[in-house]
Amino acid sequence: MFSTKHICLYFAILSTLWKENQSIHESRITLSNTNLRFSPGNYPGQILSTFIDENNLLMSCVKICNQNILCRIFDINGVLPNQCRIFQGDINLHGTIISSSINNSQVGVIQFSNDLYAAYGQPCSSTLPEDRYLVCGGNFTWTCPQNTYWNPTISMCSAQSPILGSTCQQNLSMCRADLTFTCLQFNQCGPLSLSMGTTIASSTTQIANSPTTGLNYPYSIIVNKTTDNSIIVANSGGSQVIRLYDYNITTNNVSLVAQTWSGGNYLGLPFGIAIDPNQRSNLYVSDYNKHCVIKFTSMQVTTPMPSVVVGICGTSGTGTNALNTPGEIAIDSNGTLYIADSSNNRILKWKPGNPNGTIIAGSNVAGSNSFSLYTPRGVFLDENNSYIYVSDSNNHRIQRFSLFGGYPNNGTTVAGGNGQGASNNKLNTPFAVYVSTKTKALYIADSVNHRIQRWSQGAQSGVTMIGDPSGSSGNSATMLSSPYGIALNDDETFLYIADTGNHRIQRVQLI
Ligand SMILES: *[C@@H]1O[C@H](CO)[C@@H](O)[C@H](O)[C@H]1NC(C)=O
Ligand SMILES: *[C@@H]1O[C@H](CO)[C@@H](O)[C@H](O)[C@H]1NC(C)=O
Ligand SMILES: *[C@@H]1O[C@H](CO)[C@@H](O)[C@H](O)[C@H]1NC(C)=O
Ligand SMILES: *[C@@H]1O[C@H](CO)[C@@H](O)[C@H](O)[C@H]1NC(C)=O
Ligand SMILES: *[C@@H]1O[C@H](CO)[C@@H](O)[C@H](O)[C@H]1NC(C)=O
Ligand SMILES: *[C@@H]1O[C@H](CO)[C@@H](O)[C@H](O)[C@H]1NC(C)=O
Ligand SMILES: *[C@@H]1O[C@H](CO)[C@@H](O)[C@H](O)[C@H]1NC(C)=O
Ligand SMILES: *[C@@H]1O[C@H](CO)[C@@H](O)[C@H](O)[C@H]1NC(C)=O
Ligand SMILES: *[C@@H]1O[C@H](CO)[C@@H](O)[C@H](O)[C@H]1NC(C)=O
Ligand SMILES: CC(=O)N[C@H]1CO[C@H](CO)[C@@H](O)[C@@H]1O
Repeated sequence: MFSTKHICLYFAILSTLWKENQSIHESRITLSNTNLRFSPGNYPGQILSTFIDENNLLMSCVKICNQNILCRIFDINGVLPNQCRIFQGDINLHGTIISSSINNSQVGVIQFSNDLYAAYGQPCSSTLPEDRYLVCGGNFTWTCPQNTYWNPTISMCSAQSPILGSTCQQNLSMCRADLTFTCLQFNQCGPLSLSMGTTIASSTTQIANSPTTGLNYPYSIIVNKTTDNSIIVANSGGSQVIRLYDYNITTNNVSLVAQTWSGGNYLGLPFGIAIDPNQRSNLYVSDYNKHCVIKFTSMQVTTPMPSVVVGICGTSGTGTNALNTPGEIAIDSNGTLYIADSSNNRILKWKPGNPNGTIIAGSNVAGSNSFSLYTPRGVFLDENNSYIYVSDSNNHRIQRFSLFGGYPNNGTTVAGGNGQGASNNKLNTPFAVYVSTKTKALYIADSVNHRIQRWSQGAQSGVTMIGDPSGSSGNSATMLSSPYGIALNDDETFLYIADTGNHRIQRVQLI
């Protein structure tokens, strides 16, 4: 970027137009202050050439840049004395200007204005001289040179992005095709492989000490965000909780965490899972079929015995001492549980040791106004424990409630809320919601649309990270079937998906 917090820049326009004998590549250059150099966002993708000149470095660097139609930026003395480096890319978007330890270092930038592009789209002949701004295309119209695209907003050819993950628009060629980048369906530049998931566990995965093999309708997924980085999965159809590692897909490295324990106790349909942040070996599991939440201590299945901490196992109810088909659960920094009490259309808050919970959102009556919920399935607490995000499934929306909002607690719709559907401003029966710590974007398991949507904070619509944007199901690498659970890993480089209907856990790389 031109301006950073630390460096104040004053560019002086070079008074001369640097003209070659053959004027085809002439351009106007601005030069930065001294002690600065260019730091490209993608060095191998942007560097065009370097050379040393001990006599007339600036002049020869400008000349070399002008002769190369791709050159848009150069620096002199940037990293080595007497060295010129020339780059392609956009100075504002594809790198930064940073300080250099060499005193007489400077950055040069080619200047552009839309009068230079006045001939764009008009007929040309291959015998007409080209300039550095437009080339005569195969169909004999003036068109943008390679690695640039026509930017209608500014009526100029802009540099295509060499930066993995940079923002792009579907109807413009904003990404560097020579780097195999395209504008992916979620509006970021990258290779097509990023639209594909990698299966890290499936219906054939062996689970140590399990009476059954493989995944069977996994409902939810969490990452134990410690050095451990294990992935814990409610393998709901198998009535068990399992743990696996994602180290380059080491198969047969899946262990059973919970299934049955003494006294004939067993998990019915485990749905939500949460790790106590103050005692990370404590795991809470909600049992959808048995209407309760069970605490497993130190991952020991028999000693001490798992204990029922919320609800009456085996009996549903509407009082604050009971649950009715609980979905996902979350836990705050004080160890207080928040439960999506789905058939009671409410979010229940449960302090450890208390016999009863308190309703913090919704009521026992389904509704669609700001303080009502209709079958909430997923809950997510933000990092500061200020807000709880709720997948208000049958209202096809994500609601955000303050944890200190009083009662009735009025929620704000932060995604969906435009009815049931597959258009990009709608959701269809969302299950899990996860909010990025880094970008504050929401990731939503949009289950009946068989896709994972990302909504930026404040956005009116979402983009599809994986799955069919128009809502069909499938079992290929790019598709999903009824995804119920999602989690990001600690550094938010991967998105893990419980691809419930396909009985598998998919990993998607985030950029
Ligand atoms: C760079 O400038 C500083 C301060 O003006 C000076 O002390 C130093 O000798 C200079 N270094 C070079 C290599 O010119
Ligand atoms: C000519 O080619 C350019 C790019 O190659 C394209 O944008 C333009 O639409 C084409 N024009 C016609 C008339 O085909
Ligand atoms: C390209 O898409 C953007 C965003 O979807 C839209 O605002 C713009 O009008 C479109 N431009 C053209 C030329 O279709
Ligand atoms: C599973 O993988 C983790 C990480 O590589 C390793 O520490 C652990 O020992 C493995 N467990 C088994 C049972 O192979
Ligand atoms: C999470 O990781 C920590 C650190 O490795 C470990 O002590 C704890 O038992 C793990 N918790 C679960 C529920 O796997
Ligand atoms: C807990 O809830 C039950 C059922 O609604 C009620 O009868 C009981 O009084 C409550 N207990 C407390 C301590 O609030
Ligand atoms: C949480 O608090 C930190 C520090 O005050 C702040 O930087 C961050 O943006 C907050 N996160 C959210 C989600 O509000
Ligand atoms: C956790 O406990 C502290 C101290 O009692 C309190 O200030 C804070 O609000 C609590 N956090 C939540 C999310 O309730
Ligand atoms: C929520 O909205 C309702 C209806 O507008 C209002 O009666 C209630 O007081 C609001 N709740 C809070 C805590 O402000
Ligand atoms: C996805 C992933 O975890 N890849 C790792 C595979 O193993 C190599 C070597 O240990 C790592 O460098 C990768 O990050």
